Amino acid sequence: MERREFLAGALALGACSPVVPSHAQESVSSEGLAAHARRSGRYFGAAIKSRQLREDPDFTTAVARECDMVVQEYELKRGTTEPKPGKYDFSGADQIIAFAQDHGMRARGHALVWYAAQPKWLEPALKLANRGGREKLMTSYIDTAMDRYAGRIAEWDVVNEALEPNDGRADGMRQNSMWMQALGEDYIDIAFHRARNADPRATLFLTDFGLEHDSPRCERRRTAMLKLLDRLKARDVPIDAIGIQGHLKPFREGFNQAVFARFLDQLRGYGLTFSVTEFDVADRGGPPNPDKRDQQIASVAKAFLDVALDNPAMRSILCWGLSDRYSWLSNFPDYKWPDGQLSRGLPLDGDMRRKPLWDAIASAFDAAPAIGRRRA
Ligand code: 9MR
Repeated sequence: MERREFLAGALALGACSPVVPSHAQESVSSEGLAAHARRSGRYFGAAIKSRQLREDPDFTTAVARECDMVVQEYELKRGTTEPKPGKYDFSGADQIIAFAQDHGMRARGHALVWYAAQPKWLEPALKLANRGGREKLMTSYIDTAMDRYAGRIAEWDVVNEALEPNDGRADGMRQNSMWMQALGEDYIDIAFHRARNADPRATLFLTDFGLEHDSPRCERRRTAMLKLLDRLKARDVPIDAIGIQGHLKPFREGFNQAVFARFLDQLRGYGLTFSVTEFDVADRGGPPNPDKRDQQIASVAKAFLDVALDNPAMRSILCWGLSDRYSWLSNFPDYKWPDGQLSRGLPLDGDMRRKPLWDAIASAFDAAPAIGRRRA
């Protein structure tokens, strides 16, 4: 299909077709992105923090208007929820889940088994334990978190970021992970079986980054993902879905619709559905003029989302944040602007105004073929 021929490299971005300006959209409709998503049977959501809900009414109103799904930016990570072994603090996640319920939104859970954001006590405990003890140190969190939110969190990132070809293994698996070191690749099997058992109704995700661009880095990561899925499927590991994080960096790596479309078709071939779970666009290195930069961000986003949403197995798009007022990109050393300006990688600017990126997301949803009835 024609649109798959789109090729956006860092230098080709200026040639992309502009999206409808945000002020024009706003004047005709105050519908949020969730309404655009719903037309084709999809969801739109964002990562949020409970503090934003407590302290920022403008942001909270924007989330309620734009989203029908939310995910915790950090408040279900174990480093936050289990500061001491077996002593849990789910207060932040509870507030987010209550907000979702009050607003009729679906919720994701992020993330049960990850190499990062773990409590300090965990790695030493793993080193002291025998094999059974090491498994329990992982599964206890799956059981506790999934039991607590059964029926309220519809889908979980069960294993996050299992791949890292740069760690030097031939199979591309992340070696520098406490779980890989404690249990070998079997940790993935154990985690998914346990999660299926803990809440049989939940959709179980294997989630990773660096699957999007047309670059040697992403090509290695896509290959590692497909090979991992070959092994997991051969072992009947109960994975339902793939989370494609979608942290785009168009001013560093190119994007090719055909390459990404082929990868999604390959994933679908495993009988999996997928979501873009952490979408945003790193803008460092883009044009200094913010309007120009916004147009280029919107163009590459549209190219990416058109392909993503053309695939019937794509169920939802979530941004990693909603407004530039709060974006990890503005703080992360690799992506933040040296002069302290906000990153412009999210659909609303720092004043909660819709940007061309908002229009790109809305129009990609509007163009998406319907996928039939939404899942409960
Ligand atoms: O945006 C998140 C940041 O606020 C946290 O400090 C950090 C560690 O918990 O995690 C960030 O979110 C990451 C996500 O959990 C996994 N994919 C990459 C995200 C950005 O670093």
